[in-house]
Amino acid sequence: VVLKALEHGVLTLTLNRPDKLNAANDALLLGLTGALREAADDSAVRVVVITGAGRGFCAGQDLGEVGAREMGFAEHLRHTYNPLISTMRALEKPVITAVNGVAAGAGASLALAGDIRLWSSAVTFIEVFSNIALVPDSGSTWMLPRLVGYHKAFELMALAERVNAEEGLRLGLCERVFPAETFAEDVRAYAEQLAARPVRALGLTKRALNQALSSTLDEALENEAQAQQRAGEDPEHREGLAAFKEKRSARFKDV
Ligand code: LHQ
Repeated sequence: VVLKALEHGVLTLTLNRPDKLNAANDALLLGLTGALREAADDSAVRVVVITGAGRGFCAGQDLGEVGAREMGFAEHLRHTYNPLISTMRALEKPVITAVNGVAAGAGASLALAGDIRLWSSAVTFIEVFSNIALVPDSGSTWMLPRLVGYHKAFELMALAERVNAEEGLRLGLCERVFPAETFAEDVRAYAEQLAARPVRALGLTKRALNQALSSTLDEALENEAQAQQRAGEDPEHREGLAAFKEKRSARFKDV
């Protein structure tokens, strides 16, 4: 249910239940989390892209499978969605969510959890949970107010209104919108451009930014000092400096 392809340093993980708009079941969630954990230890993986097969990105929890389980919802979340979102946020590599179509419920949370969110012009984003009288989960209550403020977040959650790509870009739910017709190629080009950047420095940057979201200024300054020490000892930095002095572009992929 999760397809994996590694090309030019870009690991693409494709949610593959297109008949159900890639609604998530346990196999999909655990498969995605497992693939991200493997990516952490694989130096060939420089950037991860999460996308969906067919016309949807992810329609959230597979509602056909919720009633059948013995676990309560809390235990289900602790076992599946929560480790997925934590693993994405903790991975010290850039994660792109390439949102190719509808993103609803936990699928909307997943779309937001990328470091860089690329949307197709065909995206519909819905904090759909209140339609079935549930609470936004998988990090939506943490991420959305940081993006749009408390009040807009509450309104999006309360009304489950459909957000299109233009509005998503205006609200800051994504960084770029690409035309639906060329989305896959545009994502590939973007991801390959990112994979040519100094990805270990970007991993440290990601960690420092995430720490800073819940730290004081003084803690952030100290975290930056520690991260800078590690970055400064990395061959990436030597390559960046050498390229600057030799007036050429840096070849980070070679170090
Ligand atoms: C689906 C689904 C779906 C199964 C479309 N499941 N089949 C965590 C833990 C514990 C408990 C519960 O929840 C959670 C987190 C959550 O994510 S809760 C939120 C769950 N998701 C939803 O409530 C979304 C339900 N789906 C929709 O509202 C619509 O399908 C959207 C707005 C996503 C798309 O609408 P359309 O573009 O009009 O497509 P469609 O409705 O025709 O769907 C296409 C097919 O996909 C259809 O099957 P069919 O056999 O009729 O072609 C749907 O039944 C199926 N599908 N979402 N979540």
